[in-house]
Amino acid sequence: MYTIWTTKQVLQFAKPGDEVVLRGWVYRKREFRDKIFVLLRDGEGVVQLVFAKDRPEVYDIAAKLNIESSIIVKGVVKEEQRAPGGKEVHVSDVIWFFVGEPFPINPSAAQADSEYLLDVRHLWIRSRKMWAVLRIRHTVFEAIHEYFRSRGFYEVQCPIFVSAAVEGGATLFPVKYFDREDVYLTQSAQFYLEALIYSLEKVYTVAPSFRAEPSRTRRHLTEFWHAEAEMAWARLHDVMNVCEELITHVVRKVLDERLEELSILGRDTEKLERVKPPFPRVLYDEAIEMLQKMGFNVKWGDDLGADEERALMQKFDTPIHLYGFPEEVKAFYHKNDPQDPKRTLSVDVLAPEGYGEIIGGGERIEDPDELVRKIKKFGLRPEDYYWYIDLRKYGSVPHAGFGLGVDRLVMWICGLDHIRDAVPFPRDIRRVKP
Ligand code: NSS
Repeated sequence: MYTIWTTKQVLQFAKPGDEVVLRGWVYRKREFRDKIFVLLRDGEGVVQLVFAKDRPEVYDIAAKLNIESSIIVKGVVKEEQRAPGGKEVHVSDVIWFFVGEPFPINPSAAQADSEYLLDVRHLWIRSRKMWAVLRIRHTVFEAIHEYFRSRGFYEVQCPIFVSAAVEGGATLFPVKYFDREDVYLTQSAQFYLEALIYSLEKVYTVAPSFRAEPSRTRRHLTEFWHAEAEMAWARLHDVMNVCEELITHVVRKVLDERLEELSILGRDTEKLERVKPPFPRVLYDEAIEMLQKMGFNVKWGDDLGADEERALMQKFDTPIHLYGFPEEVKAFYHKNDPQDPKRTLSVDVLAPEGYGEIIGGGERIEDPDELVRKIKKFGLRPEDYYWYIDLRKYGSVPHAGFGLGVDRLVMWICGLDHIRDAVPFPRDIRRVKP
């Protein structure tokens, strides 16, 4: 038997002369004079292997290896300044190998056709870029759970099959559910979280949400990961405080633990270092004014699209809270501001560097009559929301919450051009495989 070393352990702990056993996949291979150099990739990183011609039993195997062939080798560690990490392993023994077929992705042409890379996504996730993104994504999810749990939120699980819209009927996905025609995939766990605060007060969930987004954009998926929280007794400013603490915690943890991955992605970490509370709080009216000055044809009452958000967020180098949206651009459940009833007590958090909206949230309606009035005003049927209205009949309290698009957060933290690259197997209007 032998102990397996990871590439990371070899680079960190192995001394010249140590004999090590490593396993992984061929990331790069090149021949030079009487040697074959293989960059061996495992889950943790890469290490250079050297196969010398004067050991034909290992050299002849190395000659057969393709990119992504798998292999277990034994060898001796040497210092080599030209190798990544300053060390290489001179192979004495090949314990196991699998050559397989030539890998269909050519590393030098990798970026050429993004549709092709999406077709072979099951293989492309082995690339350094996806490796780095997936590791950052892992840390982002960990940080989200860490934040909520350390602040007294209870984690809950909500249904995926639902029978009414939260965010408007246009993006509902119908599901064939036996012989019924009123079943859909959830757009948001919000209404269930609102029910759960009456049991647990502060709750959160991290789960997929689904939206039938009819167009392909840089920031929309049809299936995305949603981190949502709801708090009894909370107001708009509480939501803003939790959102900025949460985002700061996530960004801080990624900076502390994922610098190598950020550097593989070419991310400017200075920009992430600026993420600290409090985030600027910008009233919707101010944003409209700023946009008008930039030449946008927008007026009070308009929703802001991706272009407007991008322009606005070139002006800020940290995330902002954009709050106080007009009633007509926000879903029916948003509470109107008693001081100024044409606007809602709502907030979006927008990410800097042009990324735009990553969070939507605000105060909810606690009065049953007001809720029914708004449901009707939005052309919806109160009977579809009977249990949601019921929550306002028994010990109703002011409450507020929000939903964070985790894939959008990863996209911004990683500095990616497209949300698809923040996800291992993205779903959009045209793509449901691999
Ligand atoms: O529609 S949201 O703005 N708000 C809600 O769903 C609330 N019901 C959440 C709540 O208060 N519990 O969506 C929230 C966030 C939004 O800011 C985006 O970051 C993300 O969810 N989101 C998406 N990400 C990727 N793709 C799509 N299609 C998408 N839609 C929303």
